[in-house]
Amino acid sequence: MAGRNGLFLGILAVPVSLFAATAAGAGVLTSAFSAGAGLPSSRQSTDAVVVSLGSRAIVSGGEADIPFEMRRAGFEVAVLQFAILLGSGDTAVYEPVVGGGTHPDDVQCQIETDLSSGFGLGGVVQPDLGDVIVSLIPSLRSFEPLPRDGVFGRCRFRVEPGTAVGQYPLRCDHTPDAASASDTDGNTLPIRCEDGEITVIDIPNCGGDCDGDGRVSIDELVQGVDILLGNDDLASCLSLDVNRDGVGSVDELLRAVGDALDDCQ
Ligand SMILES: [Ca+2]
Ligand SMILES: [Ca+2]
Repeated sequence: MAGRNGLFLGILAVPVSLFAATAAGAGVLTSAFSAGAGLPSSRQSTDAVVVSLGSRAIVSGGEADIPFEMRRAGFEVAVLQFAILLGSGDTAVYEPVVGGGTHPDDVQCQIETDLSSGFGLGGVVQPDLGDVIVSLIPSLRSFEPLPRDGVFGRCRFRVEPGTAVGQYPLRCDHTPDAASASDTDGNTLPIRCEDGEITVIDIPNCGGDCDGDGRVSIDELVQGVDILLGNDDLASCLSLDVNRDGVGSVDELLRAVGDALDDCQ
């Protein structure tokens, strides 16, 4: 997939070129993403690194961060790339939220806090391919393998306004070259990607119940505070806007606190 590799190199041109020159030689990225590179004998395994797209409930017209989880299966994962299919026409019920990056097609993605000193996570929209390419790469400060399994980062998605309530798959591209991973030596690792799911829900009656599960959690109250402070968008928790005037207010946050205390009764 020369196009994707080219894109990857384009997004990350500076760190990749510096890394290649200083840490492990110019061939690392090429070998990391070349199809068919064999595993060293010590790494031969029927297992694979598994990336799972997460599941979230989002109201129609709302948005949320979708977490990505990894199971390393004993491999030393240093570089990772996968593609999320967006669908088209009637199947396009969600889209990535772009902006805030250096390029207009950069998706709003973030690495988990405990990994941020060693890794970066980027996402970019590829309209011609109808997908989003997500890349996890080591920072220049360290070139170590990922230290743990579990959620490593998240990217933000928006559900199209008017989308019917229901469950919609968040699909990984399962074609052979769509996902790739390599270790610190640039050896290609086997990788498998698992789909996630977006559940489109009605705006709940419960103020501040961002995920529509019928209760207001502490995290959702913190999210409400962030919205009032301007650190997050109202679209991430439309149910906070009880009077539907397009703005989250202090009164509405206080109502959310009340709903948290009395379980939305
Ligand atoms: Ca909730
Ligand atoms: Ca309001």
